[in-house]
Amino acid sequence: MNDKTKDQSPEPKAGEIRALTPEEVASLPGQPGNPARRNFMRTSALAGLVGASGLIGGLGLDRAAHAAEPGKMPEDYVAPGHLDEYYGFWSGGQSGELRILGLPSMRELIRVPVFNRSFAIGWGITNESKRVLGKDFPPGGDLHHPHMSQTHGRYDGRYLFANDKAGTRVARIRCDIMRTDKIIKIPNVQAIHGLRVQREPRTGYVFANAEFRIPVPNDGRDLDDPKKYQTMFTAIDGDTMEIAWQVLVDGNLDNTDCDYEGKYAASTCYNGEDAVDLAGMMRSERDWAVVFNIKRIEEAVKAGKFKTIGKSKVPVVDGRHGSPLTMYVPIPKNPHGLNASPDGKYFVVAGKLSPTCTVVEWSKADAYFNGKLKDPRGAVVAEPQLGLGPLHTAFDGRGNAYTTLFIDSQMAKWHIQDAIDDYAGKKTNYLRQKLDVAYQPGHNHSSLGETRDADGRWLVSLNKFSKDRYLPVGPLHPDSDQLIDISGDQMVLVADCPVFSEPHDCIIVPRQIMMSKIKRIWDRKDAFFAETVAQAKQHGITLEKDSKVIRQGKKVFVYMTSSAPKYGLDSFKVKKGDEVTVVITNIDDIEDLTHGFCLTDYGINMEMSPQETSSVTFIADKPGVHWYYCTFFCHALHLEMRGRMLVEA
Ligand code: K7E
Ligand code: CUA
Ligand code: CA
Repeated sequence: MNDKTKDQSPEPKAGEIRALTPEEVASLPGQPGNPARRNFMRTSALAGLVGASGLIGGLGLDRAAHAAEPGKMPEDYVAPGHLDEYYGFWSGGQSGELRILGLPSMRELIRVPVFNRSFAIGWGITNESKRVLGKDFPPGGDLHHPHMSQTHGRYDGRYLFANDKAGTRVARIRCDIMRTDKIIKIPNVQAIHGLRVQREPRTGYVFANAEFRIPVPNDGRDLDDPKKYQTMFTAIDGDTMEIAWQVLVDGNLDNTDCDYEGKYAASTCYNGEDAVDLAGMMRSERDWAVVFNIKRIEEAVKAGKFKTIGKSKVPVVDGRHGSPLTMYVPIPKNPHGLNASPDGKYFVVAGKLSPTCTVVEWSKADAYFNGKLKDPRGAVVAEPQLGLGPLHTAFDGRGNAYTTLFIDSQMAKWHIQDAIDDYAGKKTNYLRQKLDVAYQPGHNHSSLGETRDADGRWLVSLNKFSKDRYLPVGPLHPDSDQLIDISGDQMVLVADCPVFSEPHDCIIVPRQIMMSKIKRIWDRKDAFFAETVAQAKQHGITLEKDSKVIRQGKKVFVYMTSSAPKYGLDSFKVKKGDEVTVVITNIDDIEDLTHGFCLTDYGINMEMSPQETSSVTFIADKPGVHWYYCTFFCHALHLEMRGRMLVEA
């Protein structure tokens, strides 16, 4: 540690816990590895925590100690040929994709393109993917929050849903084929951030927060009149992917979650100030969490108490302060994560600029909405002090909560009931342990922790900085996801796992829920390529048998099969300027025998897994010989698996 690095933060009095000022935030020695980080931690928030709980800085480890004893296999070890116990569904952040990992090995298994383009799969290239992406799809997306559909508060293995903050979209991924099958643009709002699914009775609704306030309609009016900006909470029907309704709110919307009874959803707001600059967004000591009364909103929509905006037919109800549809619970300060506890009783809001988490009891919302509770702050049942920069909370199903502390680079384990008792005036040591993580954690997630089945086995800390933990690879560093064993009394750090930019969130699902549902070979009747099959039928083509060229004026349809190591056509001829549609059906039905179709110098590649049909449409604008070749190594004669497109000048 470098003693010369001075901590610039003001000295708080012993036992003092307070929110950070904007100036303090600006001068935070928050950079990982900066020795001042530890100094800051010691002199500020922890000064209070020591008094409150007698705990300091976890195990005091700067380096991960491996859980395994010498000579023993580490507990995250999965032997060659053995399968992981859990699936991890990982956000790909600004990569726009979803990633599937195995846990506890943390091995990446595959990537599912969602908002991004993928040349490997042909996502953004094939007609099938363009039907999902839409005609004018943007170059990528920013996927933060993947969540699986639930039935009665349990994962049901049907769908995954995810947000795109960059493009104001929500996507659905089919779990049986792990393909994105729907992407919708959310109207009237900008930047979908927090996203969660209805738990009871099932999903049901997908709840989506729009983070940024904008003029509505956003057509050039009220450009620099922030008072007229607004944002909305959106409920999407997960079965149809149509938007059910939107709720106009005060402030902005960040993260969201819902209860286990199907009555309420809740969202954090960090910009209750309605500011458009950093200092302004930190002006108030408290922002809030807004609770949405789902039944009342549905009734209002049914009764016609809504408006529509512009061309959108989506019913918009007014949920601003004073509305009977919402409850605004004041929360310190610029809160971020909002997580429902798996016992169904509470949601926990992370204070971000306040060293606290706020525990709100769902049932107090009943009291508020039926008039018995007047002050929404009365819904707060605990506000434990945890450390600097609380962002997200996970649960183990044994009454403990785990909160990431971004600024402290720690995971705080605390006991919910003890925190409630403490808030009620009984002094308790609710803080159980602090574990150093490396570095700057954002989300965390526990195995099954967002369901009734929270099993308290694994916790992942998704750290934004990796700094010195891995071999240097240039100025852009990998993120660092750390696996933590939470099965015992103490959290134990088990593994460091570098990841490409930038996972925000993940979920951890036991393999039992998934394995029987996942297809290993395509079903020829699959809806994903049904439109292509129907079109072929109109041309009199049976895709599994025929390899044939059909010309309709300037449109040319090239149908062929693929079977290792041969395409159904060795060549086909078109004229310059023709619109060519190549449709390929992989008639191999052996697991893992995938073919590709790459058209050289045409920027086209696509994948056909066993029994899959893929198609691509392009203009043959370059005359000459263009070889097409297989891009998945399928056979000893894979290199010979090729043919010619002859384009007449
Ligand atoms: Cu869920 Cu990163 Cu979008 Cu928190 S957000 S870290
Ligand atoms: Cu087919 Cu390689
Ligand atoms: Ca604020």
